[in-house]
Amino acid sequence: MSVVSLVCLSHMGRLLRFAWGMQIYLGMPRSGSIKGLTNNQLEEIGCQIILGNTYHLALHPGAELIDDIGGLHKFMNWKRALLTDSGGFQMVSLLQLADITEEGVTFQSPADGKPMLLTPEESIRIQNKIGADIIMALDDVVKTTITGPRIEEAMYRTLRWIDRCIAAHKRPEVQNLFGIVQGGLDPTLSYAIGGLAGGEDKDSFWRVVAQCTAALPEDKPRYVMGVGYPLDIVVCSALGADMYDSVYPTRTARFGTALVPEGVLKLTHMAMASDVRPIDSTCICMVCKNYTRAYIHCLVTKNAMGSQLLSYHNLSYMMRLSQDLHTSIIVGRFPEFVQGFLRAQFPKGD
Ligand code: PRF
Ligand code: ZN
Repeated sequence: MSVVSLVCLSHMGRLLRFAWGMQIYLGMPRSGSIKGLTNNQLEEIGCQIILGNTYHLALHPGAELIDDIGGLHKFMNWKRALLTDSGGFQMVSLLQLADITEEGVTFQSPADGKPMLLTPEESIRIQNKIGADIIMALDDVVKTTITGPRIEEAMYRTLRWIDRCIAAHKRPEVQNLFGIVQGGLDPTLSYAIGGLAGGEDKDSFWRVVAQCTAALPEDKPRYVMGVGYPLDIVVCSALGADMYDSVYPTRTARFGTALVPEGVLKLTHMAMASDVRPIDSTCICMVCKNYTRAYIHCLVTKNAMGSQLLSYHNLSYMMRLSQDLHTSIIVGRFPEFVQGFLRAQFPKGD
């Protein structure tokens, strides 16, 4: 099982409600590192918060060890904010063998195949030991594309589990616990900000985000989990969401794709072999300042440095997108920002 490198960004959505600024955060699920970037590089591109997974960190290096060393910030020497996801989603999405009951999520240990149970209480106990600034409630995750009573069950169970998480939380003064909304795409059931981005069509996805943001409190951050295409982030922000996470920028970098204002640039194409321009002439990142498309084409998919350079650029792109989005809200020019973004991505208006 490979490390899931999550790239996440968060910014303030429609209102200037929080003291936190625009942020990007990335995952270091297994061992405490982001694929391809050092902590210094993350700081350099303006990253303010990174995301880790309870499930991966509990398996390796283990919550007890992290706790003994003084918590994840100290362990990985990351001075800015951290968020941990609760673990259920990773088990359901990565392991076919996860089985969900009222007690919790049962899964086979990848180490020895023995059955293990992650309850809401255990997820919070582990997250309290890891010590991230934001921790997530354990949710009952179902695929958005399924229909029927299982979705209703997941929605009610997630609500019952949130109560168990709140009761188990030992460090509420230093760790913020986020509840997760499940409920699939059924508008009569709930608001599925947690359960989206699982292969549903864009119309359904955006409709449910709009429905959730209309119902969720104005003065709390609204986090659309697992969402990270630039277009989705801009649209969801217009619909009132504030935070996102996604593997997309680093995963797509490993396949040789760069994020640019016009959409994507495939560095693997033969046309790049002799192109001496930077990836994006409007980008001020270290990679665009120092390297040509031709050089990255030569490295990409063959050499780790190619993926690292592309990951650096893609994360810088996401940071700049969120910063520009954030600034446009502050100065009251968000509609112009959205228009400019869409015009660059869809020049023919289609
Ligand atoms: N629940 C949790 N983490 C998640 C998701 C979820 O539904 C998703 C789905 N969009 C991504 N990450 N706990
Ligand atoms: Zn760049």
